[in-house]
Amino acid sequence: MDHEADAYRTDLMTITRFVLNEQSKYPESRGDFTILLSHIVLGCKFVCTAVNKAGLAKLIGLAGETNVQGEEQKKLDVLSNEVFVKALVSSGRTCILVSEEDEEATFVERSKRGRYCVVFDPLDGSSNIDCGVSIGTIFGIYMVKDDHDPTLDDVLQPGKHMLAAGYCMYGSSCTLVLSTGEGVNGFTLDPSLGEFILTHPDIKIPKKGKIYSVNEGNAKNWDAPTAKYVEKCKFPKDGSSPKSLRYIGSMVADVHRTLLYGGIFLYPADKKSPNGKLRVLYEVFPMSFLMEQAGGQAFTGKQRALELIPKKIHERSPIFLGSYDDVEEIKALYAAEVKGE
Ligand code: AFP
Repeated sequence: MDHEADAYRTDLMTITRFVLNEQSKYPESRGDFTILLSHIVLGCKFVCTAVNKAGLAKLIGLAGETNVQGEEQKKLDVLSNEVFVKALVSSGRTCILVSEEDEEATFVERSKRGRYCVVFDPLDGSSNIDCGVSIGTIFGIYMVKDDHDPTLDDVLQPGKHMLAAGYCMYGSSCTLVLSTGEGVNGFTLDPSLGEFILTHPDIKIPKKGKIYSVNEGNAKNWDAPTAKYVEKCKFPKDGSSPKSLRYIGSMVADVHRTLLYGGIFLYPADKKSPNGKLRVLYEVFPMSFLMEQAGGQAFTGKQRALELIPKKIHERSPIFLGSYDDVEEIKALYAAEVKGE
């Protein structure tokens, strides 16, 4: 390997080059999406830096606490939200923003308004920050119907209407996984260049996996199909090997592993939470969009996840997503339940 030549490589496929290439397939495109995406990427880089130095910079702590200079310290999730809202509004390409951190949707003022609606969780898995577990940002992008008259209905749309979705994982490396509706690609941040480089082109999830991922502590409250499915994972009756259990409790990390290695991630309904825990707009939809684009499936227990029509911006839904064959099995169990078998 010629390391010297490698050090001078400038022909790398950066995320900007990748999106510009995609854009060139649409001659009518005005470059708005590329600009929007570059602002999302900027937000991800900023949050990545903040997450990496969280321990050092004493960024961890309760929002409202003060540091030695008497300045108010922000919790990382509060900081990340501000970073993304500012980056998205300043792109001049957004119209409505829905963030996990904000109770109400933000309607961008007319002078800064564009055609895109962005739904996002700026720092998902934030309860894991203090122990250094991988966490991430999740986002989905819709197009507004009429940018002169944006309404909440522009974001209360089924996930299949998303134009793009992705996540950025802040882990041992910073990885951004993106789909613009034509497959899934993964980019890794090269900290020396400050650029995301295409490292995982055209990700395809294995058709069947060997891993299941669920918070089994909730098992006593599960419904019958979920309980049966997990039992099958552990005690298969068809002579196959039991699946391994992996659960981090940080959706981006659990879904990232599922996407690369195959298997199933589930956050089902239970007696205590009949709608599960995860939020439709900025957790369930973007991850389901990526799974389908990678050849997998996403199911709510009742229907294809991307066909759900949310009624509220912070609505929750049960979710089963991952390898095609694994999700088929859980679908069959729910179908049997409906038939009373
Ligand atoms: P936090 O952001 O509060 O850490 O929640 C993370 C999350 O929304 C998602 O990332 C995980 O998959 C899920 O919750 C874990 O939930 P349980 O702790 O109930 O298993």
